[in-house]
Amino acid sequence: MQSIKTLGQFIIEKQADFPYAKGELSRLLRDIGIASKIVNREVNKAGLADILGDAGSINIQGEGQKKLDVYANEQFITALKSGGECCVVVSEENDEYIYIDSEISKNAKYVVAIDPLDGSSNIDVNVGVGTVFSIFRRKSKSGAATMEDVLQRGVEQVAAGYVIYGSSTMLVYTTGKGVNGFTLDPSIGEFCLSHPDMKIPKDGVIYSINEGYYAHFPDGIKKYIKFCQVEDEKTSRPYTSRYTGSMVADLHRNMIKGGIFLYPITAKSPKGKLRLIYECNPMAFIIEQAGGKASDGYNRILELEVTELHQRSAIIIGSENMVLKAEEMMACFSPQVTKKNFEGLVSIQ
Ligand code: AHM
Ligand code: MG
Repeated sequence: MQSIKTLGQFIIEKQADFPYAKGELSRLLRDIGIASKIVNREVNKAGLADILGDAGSINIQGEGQKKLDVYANEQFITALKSGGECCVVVSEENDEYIYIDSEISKNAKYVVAIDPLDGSSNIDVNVGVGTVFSIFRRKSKSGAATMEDVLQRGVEQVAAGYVIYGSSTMLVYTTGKGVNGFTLDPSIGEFCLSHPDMKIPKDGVIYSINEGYYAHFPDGIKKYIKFCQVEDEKTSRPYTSRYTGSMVADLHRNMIKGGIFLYPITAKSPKGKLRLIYECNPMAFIIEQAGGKASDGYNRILELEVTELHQRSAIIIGSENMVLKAEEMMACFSPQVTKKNFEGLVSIQ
């Protein structure tokens, strides 16, 4: 009989990598795993129950919330509150951070940032969606958590992961010692280790970007797209274009097959669309741990200063050599763009 290793077993085994740890991080990861199984159950039967469609509310970013966005948010926050290992949650769906003021949590060590259901506009049409999470140690020692606990740079993450609710459901995470992927076996209700020590190929042939915004991209991005499309046998170009509109699905595919995902600044989103704390940073941590690279076009994502809860960033992420090439194009054709004058560069041609 083939032996299986569940997420729970794996987390306990890996605790030995952190000799001074008392098991809080392991319990936190386990809680996130349990909440994601509950969300998976609802996502799977979304067409049957009355949970498709809009919730009728709008989040801080002016985006309409889906019923499942709201449901997933509640599930993760409830799990984190009752687990007692996390004192603050930052969520895409909540304007302010949520300080967990209970006896068991108020002095807890960890901060969690989460996008409970990323790509949720895809739910109604049965395309894969995801959850993205990031874990930090709090800076303050005890009592009510502060903004300083929440606004930490990506390099300070102690763990990050994503769950992809796709043709099968997978949880992929890192604690800074490589990346491991677990597939949910619905017959036993457990995530089982299926992709140990995941590595992203250094080169790839897939590029993922919303080309509908082409006219609104910086010149460096336009040149990179053209580079991807030009015939060149030696480098297997033209590359293949794949973009689902769910970052988790697009990045997961590119991590396994090799590829690049780009969401640059555009005229509509002059600072980029994706959020730094709970989308870009966790994905950057995972991809770097798998041997890839993540940049805003000029700077390493993980080193960007974080000044706002729902701060946005441009992102170019994936196979190392592909990201290096895109950065080269940005340096060459959009050199004038710095973080300060991002908004000045968008030229429509
Ligand atoms: P969301 O958090 O509101 O779901 O938005 C994030 C999603 C990403 O998953 C995806 O890559 C991107 O938005 C798609 O945006 P666009 O439709 O502009 O290409
Ligand atoms: Mg999102």
